[in-house]
Amino acid sequence: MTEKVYFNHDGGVDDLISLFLLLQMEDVELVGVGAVDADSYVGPAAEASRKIIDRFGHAQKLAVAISDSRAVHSFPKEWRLAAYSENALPILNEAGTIMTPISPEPAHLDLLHKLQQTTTPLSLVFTGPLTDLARALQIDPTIEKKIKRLVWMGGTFLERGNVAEPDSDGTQEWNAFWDPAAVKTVFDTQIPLELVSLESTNNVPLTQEIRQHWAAQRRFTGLDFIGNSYALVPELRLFETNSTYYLWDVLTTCYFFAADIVKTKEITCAVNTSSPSDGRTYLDPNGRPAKLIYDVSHEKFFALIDRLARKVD
Ligand code: AGV
Ligand code: CA
Repeated sequence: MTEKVYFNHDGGVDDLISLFLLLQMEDVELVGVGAVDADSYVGPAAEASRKIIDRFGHAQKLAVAISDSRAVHSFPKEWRLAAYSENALPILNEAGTIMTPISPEPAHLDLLHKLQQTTTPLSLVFTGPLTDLARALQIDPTIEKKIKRLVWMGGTFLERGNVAEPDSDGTQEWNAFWDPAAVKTVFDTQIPLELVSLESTNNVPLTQEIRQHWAAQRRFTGLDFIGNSYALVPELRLFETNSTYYLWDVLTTCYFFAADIVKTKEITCAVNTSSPSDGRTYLDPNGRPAKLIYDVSHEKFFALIDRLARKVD
C-alpha cells in the first residue's frame, strides 16, 4: 500500500539528497514539501527543492512551501552557505526555468492544511528542526490524530551532541538546539515518534571510500548528482571536526522507506528547555515513548541509495 508522506527539511546537502531519494521510492506518495531557514538560507533551499522535483520527480505535481520560522539558536553561516552551491549545480539548472511552484502558504500552514484535509493519516519525515510542526499543532492540536508517524532526524542520548557553541554545554543535537521549545511541544503529544538520532548517524560519516563508491558510478545521473552534492561538504579524514559531515538525513529517509536497514529499540524520553542544556534530549522513565534508531547496516544502506539513485536518467 502507498504511504503518504509530508517532508519538511532545512536545506542542507543531505536534506536535498533526501528529497531526491524520496522522489524515487516505490509506494511512497510525497504530498508536500516544506523548506526551513535553519541549516541553509531558505531562498536557495526552496529553489533547489523545486529544481530537484522538476529534474528528478518523474513529472510529479508538487509545490514547495517556504517556512517563515526563525532560529532560537542559529546554525553557523559556513554550513548554511552550502544551499547556494547546491542550488547552482549545473544539473539543476540545465532547463533554465523552474516549473514546480512555491506554495501560497508558509510551511507550517501548508502542513496544517494538508493534515486537516487528508482522509488517510500522513507520515511525516522531518530532517531539520520541528518548528513548523509545533506551530501547526499549536493552531490545531487535533491534527495529531492525522499523523501516522513522525520520523525525525534529531536529538541524541549520548553524552556528547554535535553543537559547539558558546551558549551550549555540548550535549545537544543541532536540530533540537535550533528550537528546543518546538521539540517539547511535539514530545508533549502522542504522535508515534521514531528518532534517527546521533546514535545511528554517527555510524555513517561521509568518507573518501564512499565518495569513491559514488564516483565510480557517475555514469548514472543520480549517483553523479549525489557525488557532486556531497563534494560541497567535508568528509571524515584524520579525525572528527565540528564540520565533519555524516549521512544524517539520508539515513532518516532511507529508514522511513526500509526499516530493515537499522536496529531500533523502544525508549521513553524528554527534552531539556533551559540554557545551557536547552535542546538536550534525555532518557526519562516518565517521559514519552519513542522508537530510537541506534545502528545501521552499511551494506544495506548504501545498496539502497545506489538502487534508488539509478532510477533516474
Ligand atoms: O545535526 C544534524 C543535522 C542534519 O539534519 N544538520 C545536518 C543534517 O542536515 C546539522 C549539522 C550538524 N553538524 C553539521 C550540520 C555540519 N558539520 N555541517 C552541516 N550541518
Ligand atoms: Ca537537515
